[in-house]
Amino acid sequence: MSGPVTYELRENIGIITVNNPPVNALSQAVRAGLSECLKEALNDSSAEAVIVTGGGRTFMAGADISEFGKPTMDPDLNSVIFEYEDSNKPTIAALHGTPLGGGLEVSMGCQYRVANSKTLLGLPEVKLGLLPGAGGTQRLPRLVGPELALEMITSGNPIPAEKAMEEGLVSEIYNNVSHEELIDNAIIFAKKILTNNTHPKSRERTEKISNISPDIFDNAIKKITPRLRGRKGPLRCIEAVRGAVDLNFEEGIKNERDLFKLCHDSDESEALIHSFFSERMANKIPGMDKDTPLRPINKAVVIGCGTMGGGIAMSFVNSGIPVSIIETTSEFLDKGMNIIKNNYAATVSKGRLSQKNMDKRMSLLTPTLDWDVIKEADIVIEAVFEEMEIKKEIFTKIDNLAKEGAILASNTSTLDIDEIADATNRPEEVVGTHFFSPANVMKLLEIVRGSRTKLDILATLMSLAKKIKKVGIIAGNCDGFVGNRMFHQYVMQAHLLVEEGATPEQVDSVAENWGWAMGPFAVNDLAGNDVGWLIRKRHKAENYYEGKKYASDVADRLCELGRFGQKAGKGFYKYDPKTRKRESDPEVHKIIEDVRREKGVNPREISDDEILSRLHGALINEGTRILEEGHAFRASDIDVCYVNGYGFAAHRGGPMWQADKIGVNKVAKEINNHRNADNLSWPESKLINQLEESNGKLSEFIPDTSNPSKRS
Ligand code: 3H9
Repeated sequence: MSGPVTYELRENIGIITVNNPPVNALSQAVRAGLSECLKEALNDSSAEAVIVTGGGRTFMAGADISEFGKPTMDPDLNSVIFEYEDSNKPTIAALHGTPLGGGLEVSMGCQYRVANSKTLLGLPEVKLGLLPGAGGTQRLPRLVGPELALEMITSGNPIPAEKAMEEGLVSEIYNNVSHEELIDNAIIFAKKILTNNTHPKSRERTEKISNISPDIFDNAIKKITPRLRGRKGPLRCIEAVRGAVDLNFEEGIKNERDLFKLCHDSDESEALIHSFFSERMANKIPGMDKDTPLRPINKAVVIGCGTMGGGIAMSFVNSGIPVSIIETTSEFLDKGMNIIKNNYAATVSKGRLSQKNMDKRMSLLTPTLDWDVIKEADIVIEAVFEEMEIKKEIFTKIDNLAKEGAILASNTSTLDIDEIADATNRPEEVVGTHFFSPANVMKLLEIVRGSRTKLDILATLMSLAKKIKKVGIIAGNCDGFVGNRMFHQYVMQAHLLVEEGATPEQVDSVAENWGWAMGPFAVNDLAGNDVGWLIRKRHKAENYYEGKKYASDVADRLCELGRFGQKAGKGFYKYDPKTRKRESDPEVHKIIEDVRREKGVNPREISDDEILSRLHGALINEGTRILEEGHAFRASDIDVCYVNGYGFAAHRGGPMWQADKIGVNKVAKEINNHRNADNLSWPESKLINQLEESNGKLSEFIPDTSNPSKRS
């Protein structure tokens, strides 16, 4: 038959293959094809057993996420799975790649599972604000026991094939075989099990769900609660798995269905699905042909072995890319390499990395004083002080050494990429790679596009970001790029709110209760208040604040007292030296009162709603200015930036998503009201006013990025 699922007979075994690239998602056509092909196999008198497999890179990686939120189309996945489970010829799932979500659920409906040893098996629905809705919460506990099922379903993280075999989820694994060999082995397996008297249906298994202590569910809730930040999905996952133990299968499935519907209809799931597609959309570079070849990145050079350089180098070697690190003196090199070594050793001692892997990673790092290593590099990343003159000097030197086609990148967090590029004879090969500290941990990578940077470099770096386990976005070459430019406005509002009458505690708890990982003052204390202080002192000397709002008097006072934040044990809060827990500090409140008095501010009570409106309004206002200037390709890239780099709750989608959700009209009105009250701290966004008039959405706005303006 034609369509995405095909049937063939091999050695008296029916083989059903799904071909729905790229990941064999279970679209309506696939579900229908699975059902049709099973009928064909059952009607084929020569077929003694049925193998179901995925063509291409993976077994089915789940339901087709793009169908969520649309009217459901028959057949539904549950009924297809029952057909496989109730088949009177044995059904065997031959797994490779990533059998995830609905894909793993199909395989658990089969009576047996065999797998390539490299397979990763999981139920990641929780990451989309969902729970496994095609029997996964009922069959997985029956196959592996409720404890592991809870762990897999609430974390969404997959397990490797070897573990799956130990736990009874798969019967056989084949060492790193080709797909052809996987099917050959599955056929041998099928012939073997044909002699069995009965074939186990997952739903009839009870041995692993009997005599289960209810404590495991209470413990799972306890473990997950501190990480929820207002999410409901993970708790519903636990409730569904509890049903596998407390209810019979039919009731458990009904319970799962009801809970799935609650999840499916939630804002949480809508926002997380937005985040999933936004991260993938961020890879698409407007104006670039998708077949344009990417540049190979097999060797990297990092210049500078300080905190940033070391962290960047670690990110590369963690993904198997060898790195040479250049420093000016052997003392600096030794110091930097020791920090890296200690960092890895700490991970080994916590059991999160094997000594063998640590040794492998260290062996990929080459510390050197010799700049000639640049000649071999596919990418050179400069990570030295934020000093334009030093950077320019370094880029001229790199330009003289680097081979043709090498990418010349700067890790600047503030400086003008175009000016740095001017120091070379190949400005079109120069780009910013703004890693966040600590670079080996933080997920976000802002790829900063200079006015001449070639598009294939941007695409290569987006692909590299994925390889080194970062989430990349392309940002324009404006002051603060995307993330910090918006954050500056957000923090300014936080500080103004405190001057006007709020406390840091109130602002932080409002933000955190809403879902931020940390409130703005807690973030300031974590990052170090001295960082901003130094910049402000420089700005003051340059008369930067003339005609602008100055919101940092309290922060300045704190810094004058050495209250640099967590590292000093005190900042906007004081910190318990052992637990590092923050506590209110009357000294800070006194400083706030002094500043208010000196500035003639009569403090007023500030509502939580006003706090949220101003914090988020500041982000949205600046985000729309970035879009209208063409410094981001699309609103969703800004969301990706905020969710992955700034602790914006993923289940809230991102600031631009929130603006569309609340309604741009409403947000624009609030912003205009704030501007009327204080026009100095609310720069004008033409775009938001246009969208207010046209009743438009930020997600539908296509910025003009064809000709990126020079720095603005
Ligand atoms: C579920 O199963 C619910 C059931 O329990 C119950 C139902 C009743 N659907 O990530 P990549 C696209 S919920 C549609 O770059 P990789 C993706 O958008 C589902 N599209 O590849 C991208 O498109 P484009 C549970 C999907 O190799 C392209 O495929 N399953 C889906 O780095 C390549 O994606 C999951 O949550 C999908 N399910 O990683 C698994 N998956 O090229 C979600 C991918 O246009 N998927 N696409 O940008 C993943 O985790 C990764 O995609 C995977 C491959 C690991 C599979």
